[in-house]
Amino acid sequence: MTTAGIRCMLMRGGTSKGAYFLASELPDDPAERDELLLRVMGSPDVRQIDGLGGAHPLTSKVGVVSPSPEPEADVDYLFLQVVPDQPLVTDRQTCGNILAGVGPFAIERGLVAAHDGVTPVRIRLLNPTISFVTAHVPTPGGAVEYDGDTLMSGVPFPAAAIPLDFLGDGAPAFPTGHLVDRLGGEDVTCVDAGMPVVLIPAAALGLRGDESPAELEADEPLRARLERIRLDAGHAMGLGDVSDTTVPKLSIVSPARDGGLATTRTFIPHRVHEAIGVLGAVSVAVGCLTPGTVGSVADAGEGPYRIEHPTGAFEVGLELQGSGAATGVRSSTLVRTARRIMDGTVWPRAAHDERI
Ligand code: NQM
Repeated sequence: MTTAGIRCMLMRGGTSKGAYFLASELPDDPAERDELLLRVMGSPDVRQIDGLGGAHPLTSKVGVVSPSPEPEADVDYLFLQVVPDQPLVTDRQTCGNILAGVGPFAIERGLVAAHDGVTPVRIRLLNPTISFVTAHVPTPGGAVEYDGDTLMSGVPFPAAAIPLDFLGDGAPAFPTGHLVDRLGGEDVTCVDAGMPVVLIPAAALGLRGDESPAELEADEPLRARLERIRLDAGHAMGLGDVSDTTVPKLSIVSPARDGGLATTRTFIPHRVHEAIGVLGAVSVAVGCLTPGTVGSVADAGEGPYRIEHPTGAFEVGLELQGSGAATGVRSSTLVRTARRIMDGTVWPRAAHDERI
């Protein structure tokens, strides 16, 4: 018997691509939901040939949206990473790129009424910890406008800008309580301003810091060394055993080449990002702006700050509070674009485990 179809919108959110669902149209039970999403995306399979997934972590993502019971938010957003080649769906991280599509999706599905002009959509991020963001969605004439002239590095085509304002809680962004930790035999900085990231100086790894993602992914001894650091960092950051999850990320940092705060190459955590994640970039920026870390930048100026990456730079406005390891984020602002690619019914493969 054919498995029932599910209403789904495929969107590019920032530099990622994912399937967006209303929570009410997915199973309530998380285990049942995740098993269904594996079948929707075509996992586990390195090519995801039998589903919507694009055979890379950045194109194997899911956004689940629902009306928010919280008076300070219009909608709730749960992010799920569907691992392409493993039978694994994880809610241990959020995704600021898929977040860029949440406002448009909420309006398209009638969860938020659009104004003529720009519609603010107040979003509560559910994972890994609760936080709030307002997305300013262009809605001329009361309908979402996707087309525009904003170019984002990592996306070759322009689209309409969606400014995102994050409300920080000011909580300390250095979860080990130190600005530098010796982990996996290296001096690193563990920072979490919405995405847990370990900053590792390129020079300590014998790298320049501007190697291509393909070059870095092909370097097996480097990957083994990084995984040792990551597993140690998981414990040091209070994340426990991270061998089967997607956090923390690892950002190899070196001096900026083009006037930014730093050059980055980011393992997410096994593939190398062609750019950098949104909250990943915010975390790196906090690490660079705090004196005493392995990535500290003297005289960074007022911002917005640019985090350089393989396909350009990510610009982030940031207000910090506190000092030393107690430094936290008061607010951050950035601009993304998003685009509806397809809206319709997805048909998951049948629920049995037979694989050839
Ligand atoms: O850090 C990739 C992405 C991300 C996450 C990853 C992200 C973020 O580029 O907020 O956006 O690090 O897994 O979509």
